[in-house]
Amino acid sequence: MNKVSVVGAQTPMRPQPPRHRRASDFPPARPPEPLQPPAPARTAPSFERDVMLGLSLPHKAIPSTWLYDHRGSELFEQITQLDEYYPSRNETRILERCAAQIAEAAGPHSVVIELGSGSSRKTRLLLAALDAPQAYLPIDISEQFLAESVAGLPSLFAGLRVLPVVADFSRLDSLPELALLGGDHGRRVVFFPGSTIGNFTPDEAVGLLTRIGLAVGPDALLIVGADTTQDPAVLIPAYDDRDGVTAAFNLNLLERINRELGADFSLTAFRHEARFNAEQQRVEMHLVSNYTQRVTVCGHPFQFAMGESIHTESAYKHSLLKFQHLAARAGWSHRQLWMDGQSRFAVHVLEPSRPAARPRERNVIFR
Ligand code: AVJ
Repeated sequence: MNKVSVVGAQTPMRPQPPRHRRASDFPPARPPEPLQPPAPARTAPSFERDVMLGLSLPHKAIPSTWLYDHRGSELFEQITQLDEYYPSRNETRILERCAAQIAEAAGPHSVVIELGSGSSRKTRLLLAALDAPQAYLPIDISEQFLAESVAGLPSLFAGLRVLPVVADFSRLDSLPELALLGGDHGRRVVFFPGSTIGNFTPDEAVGLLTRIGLAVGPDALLIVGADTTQDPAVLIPAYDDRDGVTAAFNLNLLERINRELGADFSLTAFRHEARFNAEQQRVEMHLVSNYTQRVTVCGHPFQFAMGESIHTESAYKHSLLKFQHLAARAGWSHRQLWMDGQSRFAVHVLEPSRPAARPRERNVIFR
């Protein structure tokens, strides 16, 4: 019996302003701590290996993490501002309205760990609502973007320890940085917004959420923002906008391969395409070859037929029930569930599942 609250247009919403605190509530500001070097437990991701392997597949595909170099992260930021790209807007609306209740579930002195932190904009909503958060550990693959994004936080949240971690969180097995915090803190709150979970296949997502649970321990809270939309008329424009920002974001991958791996992709020889795969319930981004051609990467030739594509990203759209099932397989169950008024986006607030013999109290609210 979960607390299911739907934030609807019909629901009279009291806006939840961020809790403003006086400077005297906090110890003096401190600058973000230096970026943490990769820990030995992490396997080094290799762009070259992923590209060479991916272009050798019968259905060419490159893991979507490689879209997010500095330029890619900037372009994705622009995507989040587009009219057509509803997920960011709808999720922000949910967080604005529900942050206070989420903060209540988190309790005081929490440690916030964010996976794929990007610009950290939504995190500010959460941090502002939390009761004296102790530390913020943003994890992102783009070192420069991460450094830029956290630079302003200490002046906004005095007393908050900011520990940026440069890593591909999808390959992160443990969080040695947590040991740096010492023992005196509240709940660990893993913040995983932006529907990034949708980039993983359902099985991968179960693996990831399971590993998160092992890394953060039994008393954690996990906040996942996930797009639930199934309507292609809404989805396709969101991934193929009229200004061509998403196209530039996708094609930037070829530019990156040219620059970093010495390849000769022609950026006009490929076009961006967004497809809805209804059977898999996912949006796919492809780079489609405009004609038959040969491209050289790291000295190796790769042949493209006309219309053949490189699959560059999948965005799974989990219905509420599917997500609940997936989370359960990974050992998490709902504490709260929030949706926007258009029923397009969900914010799942999860806790580690415990044996049925020790049920916890939950509010059951259907609105
Ligand atoms: C950041 C991965 C969640 O899948 O919606 C947006 C990426 N790609 N437009 C998404 C993206 C094209 C985005 N995620």
